Formats: sequence, C-alpha cells, structure tokens
Amino acid sequence: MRIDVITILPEMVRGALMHSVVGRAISSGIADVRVVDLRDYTEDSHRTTDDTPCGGGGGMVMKPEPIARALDAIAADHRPDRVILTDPQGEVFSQPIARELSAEEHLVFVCGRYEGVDERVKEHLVTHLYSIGDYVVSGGELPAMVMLDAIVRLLPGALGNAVSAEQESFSDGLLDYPQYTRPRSFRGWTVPEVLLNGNHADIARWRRGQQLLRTRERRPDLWERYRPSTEDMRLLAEAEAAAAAS
Ligand code: 9D3
Repeated sequence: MRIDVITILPEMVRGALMHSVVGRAISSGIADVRVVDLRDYTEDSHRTTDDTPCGGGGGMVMKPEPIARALDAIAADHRPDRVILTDPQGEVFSQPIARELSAEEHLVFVCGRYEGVDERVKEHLVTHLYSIGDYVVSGGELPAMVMLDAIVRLLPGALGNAVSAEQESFSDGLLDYPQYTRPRSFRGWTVPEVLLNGNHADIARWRRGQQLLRTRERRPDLWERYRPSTEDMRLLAEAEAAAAAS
C-alpha cells in the first residue's frame, strides 16, 4: 500500500514513522510511505503556506494553492483512492474505518496546521475528512500518524502471524482481559491463581469473563452494542461473583 503524507513538518512525520510496527512495515516494503514537504510546492521566496483569514479574525489559514500543487504532483505519478484531510470537523476515526482504508491501494493524508484550512480544499480537493476525537491537538500531523499506524498494522504481514490471528479473534467489541507476567508475587500483589494452573479452557473462560465485566463497567457505550451469548452471561455472572468475593 502507498501512503503520501503532505505536511509542513516533514521531520516530525519521518520521526514518527521510523519505529516499531510501522517502521518495520516500511523497511520490508509492505507500506510505501512518502513524506511530502508542502513548502516544496510554494512559489514565493518565503515558501508561504498560510495567510490571514478573509473577513478578518485571529489566526492563520492554510492556503489552497500549495496543497493543490502537491496533490497534482502525487496524482500525476499515481492516482490515489482517497485524499484524507485531518480535520477536527471530520468523521471520528474508528477501527472499522481503519479496516476499510487498509483495503485501499493508495491513500494521501493532508495534515492541517494553523487554525484551519481554506474551505475550498475541503470542498474540492480532498475526498474525506477525519478527526481522531473531541480534544484539541496543535495540528494534523499526530492525528495523521495515529490513523496511519492503525491502518498499516492491519496490512498483511505487518504483525507477527500469532499476533494477527489473536487480534482477529478478539477484535469483537470487548475490552482486553488483564495480563500478567512474572514474578508470581510482586510487592505482595499476586497473579490470579487460574493463570498459573495450566488449564487452558479455564483460562480462556476466566479471560472472557474479565473482558465482559470490564466492558460493562468501563465502557457502557460498547456494552450497549454488544450482544452477549448465554455462555457470556454465565461467565459474566461468575466474574462478578469472584470480584464481589475478593
Ligand atoms: C477546534 C479548535 N479550533 C477552535 C477555534 C481551532 C483549532 C485548533 C487546533 C483548529 C485546528 C487545530 C489543529 N487540530 C487539527 O488539525 C486536528 C485535530 C484535532 O485537533 N483533534 C482531533 N482530531 C484532529 S484532526 C486534525
């Protein structure tokens, strides 16, 4: 998959891409990520990418021309399937959207900066607007990196086979179960006995119960949409009883 990232902070974006799952996906050729410096598409000596808002008011607005030129240069090489603007007013990004985008051949991210982007870019040059949620960050680069990471880790071969198989089976709308490693007792805080007995069926049932209990307690929004089976309800009751007893 090819992903172009148009930004006025190319070093920030490059730095975020060098590590971990995304870094390995790039090194191994699974993802072809190209960082495009928006200033390379300006035509004035100051390499200006922003200007004052028409109608007045505070802050600066990203100019349309450099963005249009950068997009034209990318499209002349290969036509993208989607051109995404990171935008606080966009649809809130989610795992289903990440899954959908991971099936595309070529994405472009345009990272917004300053107080906003000229509305004509949103109306005529990009195909989708996405936000990462209802809080304010200083620009679109971190949101673009969040989305890119969520997409790239879904590409075939990006994760170890064991991890991806596990992810498939547990990406079902429940929170993760609690995890422990050695030592069995740390400062007197002990690992749950069920995880030490080697009974894998018991362990799987305990984990499922924990997932159900946590999701109901911590994420009523997810719980409302989840459709528990009769087995789920039994495991939930067990987990609840164990929690009340401890
Ligand atoms: C919503 C705040 N705006 C109020 C006048 C000003 C403003 C502040 C910071 C507008 C844009 C930004 C930069 N943020 C993004 O470009 C952004 C973002 C975000 O701040 N939160 C969640 N998702 C995103 S995607 C792009």
